[in-house]
Amino acid sequence: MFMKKAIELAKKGLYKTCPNPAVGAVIVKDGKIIGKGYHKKAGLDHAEVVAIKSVSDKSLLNGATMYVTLEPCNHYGKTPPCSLAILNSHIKRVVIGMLDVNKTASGSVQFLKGKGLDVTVGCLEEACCKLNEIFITNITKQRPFYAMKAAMLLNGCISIKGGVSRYITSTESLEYVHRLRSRYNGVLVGINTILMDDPLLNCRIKRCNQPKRIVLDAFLKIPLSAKIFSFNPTNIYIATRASSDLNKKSILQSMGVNIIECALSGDGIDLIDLSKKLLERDICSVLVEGGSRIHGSFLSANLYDKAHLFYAPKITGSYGAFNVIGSQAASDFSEVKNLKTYTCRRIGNDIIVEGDF
Ligand code: AOF
Ligand code: ZN
Repeated sequence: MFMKKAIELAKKGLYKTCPNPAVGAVIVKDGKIIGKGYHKKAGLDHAEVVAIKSVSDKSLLNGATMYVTLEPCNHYGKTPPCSLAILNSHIKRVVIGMLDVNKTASGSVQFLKGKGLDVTVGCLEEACCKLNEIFITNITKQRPFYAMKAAMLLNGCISIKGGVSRYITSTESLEYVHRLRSRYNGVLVGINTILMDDPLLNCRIKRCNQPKRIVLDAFLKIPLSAKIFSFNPTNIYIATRASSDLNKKSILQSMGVNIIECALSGDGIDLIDLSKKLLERDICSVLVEGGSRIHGSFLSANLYDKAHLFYAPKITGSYGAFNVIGSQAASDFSEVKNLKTYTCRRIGNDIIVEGDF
């Protein structure tokens, strides 16, 4: 019950703490919650410290229990170690949801046990891990968390003849896409989507975090008249090869656009090199919106962690249209990618399947 409360608190920081995890903590004395806190933003106090500070009568902390969704940090990072703050507060028992996968910060279980505190690990562990799927992917795979987003007909077509792809799903789905965009640090498309659809790629709902807008454009074909440049060029990141048109690069840079020079793999951007460079820029989660070729390369490189798939209840022949995944079909069923868990629901007139790879 107390860990559930800590998870609820952590959720208030969800999607806002990158590159840090979302963490919640409650302090309990004699069966009553006397303090609570959550991590709001990287660089600010950690959940444990917020919770300790929230208790005005510090003598109450003597012998209290802290429930915290993530193992307290044990290092000097942007802030001092929470393990010390807990020790100095005279809290006697710590119940932890999940161990920290970040080896530079972990170690407080042994530290606190060594100081005589009673420490338990693994309370509602699955829910605590789910909370930090982005953080866990960043640390363990050293790359951003990638989600595939696609709107298609029932048979997987994302366009009609010649690539025309507008108006597939309903306005309710579109609204949901904007909510999704505000949950990710970045929204990514390939140059063909820019050339064919000329999207803005921003989030158009109230009170949203604007995602960084990322375009993979190996040969710098993007026209300076593209709509994406019509506002806030400083949140645009164009990944291109080092040898792309220098003059065009410097025009874009003088507009404020960020150029990420990347290695090539075949005739496209090398996704491993790109991943490293995005993470260096604190872009921890990316909603990949296509098109067909981009989904093909991310899926073949095994980079998708999650999928948000929108199906309109419509169907047409597929010759001459684009399929949602523009890459070779698997030659064996063992190579077909599988959603381990998923949900399926109706949204407006569409069906949405969301799941984890
Ligand atoms: C957080 N919030 O509530 C907890 C964290 O650079 P720092 O000092 O902010 O440390 C970041 C690391 O601390 C983070 O990667 C994670 O391993 C650990 N715990 N971090 O941002 C919190 N408890
Ligand atoms: Zn900490």
